Amino acid sequence: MRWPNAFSLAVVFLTVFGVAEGSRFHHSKCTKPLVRKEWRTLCKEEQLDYIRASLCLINKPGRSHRYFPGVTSRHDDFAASHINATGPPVGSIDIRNDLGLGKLFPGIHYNGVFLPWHRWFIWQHEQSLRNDCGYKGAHPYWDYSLDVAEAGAQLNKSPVFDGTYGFGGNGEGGTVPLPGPAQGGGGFGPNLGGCVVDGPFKHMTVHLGPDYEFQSASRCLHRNLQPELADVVLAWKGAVVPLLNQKTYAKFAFGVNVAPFNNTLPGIHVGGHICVGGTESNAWSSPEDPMFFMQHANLDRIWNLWQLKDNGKNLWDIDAPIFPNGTGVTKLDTVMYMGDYIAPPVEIKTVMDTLNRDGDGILCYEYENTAHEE
Ligand SMILES: *[C@@H]1O[C@H](CO)[C@@H](O)[C@H](O)[C@H]1NC(C)=O
Ligand SMILES: *[C@@H]1O[C@H](CO)[C@@H](O)[C@H](O)[C@H]1NC(C)=O
Ligand SMILES: *[C@@H]1O[C@H](CO)[C@@H](O)[C@H](O)[C@H]1NC(C)=O
Ligand SMILES: [Cu+2]
Repeated sequence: MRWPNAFSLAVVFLTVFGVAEGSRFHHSKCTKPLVRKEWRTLCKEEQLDYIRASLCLINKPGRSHRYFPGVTSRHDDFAASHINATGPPVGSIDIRNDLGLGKLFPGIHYNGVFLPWHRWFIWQHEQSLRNDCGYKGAHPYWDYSLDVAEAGAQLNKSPVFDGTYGFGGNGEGGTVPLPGPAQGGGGFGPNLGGCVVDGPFKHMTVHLGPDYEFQSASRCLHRNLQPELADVVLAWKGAVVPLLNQKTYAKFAFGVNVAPFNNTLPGIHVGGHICVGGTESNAWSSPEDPMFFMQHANLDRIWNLWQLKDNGKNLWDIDAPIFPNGTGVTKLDTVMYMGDYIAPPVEIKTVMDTLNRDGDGILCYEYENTAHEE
């Protein structure tokens, strides 16, 4: 397993952005936040415990079979919830033409609800790992910008793809070239690539999807790593910093899907899906790859970094379209749904502050951030 040098991974806490002020809100019910860390800063025992708990969710019976016939496991419950909340497709998706806010599909993507819904989703996954499978830690995240050329690294050599202390590697046959740099296809990208043949998930059966599909279509876990695209769309200075510089939530939420520096390229969210590829490249059923939760935790961290900028001035900013066609307004009291087999509905305002400093929220975690030069 490869370790980054101390320089690239000197760890800084969110306190530099003013999070420690939480103590002045006496309503706070979040006294011991879970501290989410980058995968390679976990010790081996912690990595193995996360993998054990992920496999436990894959082997544990699901609770939503009565709604979705293809569901067999607790892991599938999450994929089913994501597929259902994404909703049926409306027209075709090609981010080069639609710029992420066109005639895509309703629900939880390409709109203002996207970031809070996925934050809540990762939180519920963290709760499930802990409560259903005895996981002791906080949800880890994958800072993919540590694994690109700008950081002197290469995507396929990332420790997250390690066969023992990671999620296994590329699909069999290696990287299959994409038709274009930002090709949409049916979802985040074409479902190319082969079966994952090493690591803890090599024997995993994917049941749900592809697309808006709830019957069981048993198949292997696919990946199709795209290191060259990752060098451009997942780099810190190249891609994340321009995103963090967006002035409004609407621009930030748009920029996670369409690169703020080049509107023919995917932003870090779509880019993260395409660069792992295979199962991950399907906009509906991507949570079937356990890597989904690692990269969405990182996206959540980057949203949180943006929220906490300049003494937290963006913390409550949610003003963005509610429909993917650019109409409607996402509000703090917009209600989000996940399905009763995961969690009861909540208003967006309950997930805006990961530290629940006004006492009306449901979350209690923070990120230990990887350090990058700006
Ligand atoms: C944007 O990205 C495309 C695809 O990689 C590239 O051909 C084009 O030159 C880029 N445009 C700019 C302005 O960098
Ligand atoms: C946008 O989408 C919403 C929800 O599907 C729909 O009600 C509305 O009519 C659409 N507006 C336009 C201008 O397409
Ligand atoms: C699936 O999504 C629809 C539309 O949001 C919702 O009405 C329905 O309750 C969801 N089904 C389940 C089982 O969660
Ligand atoms: Cu999603």
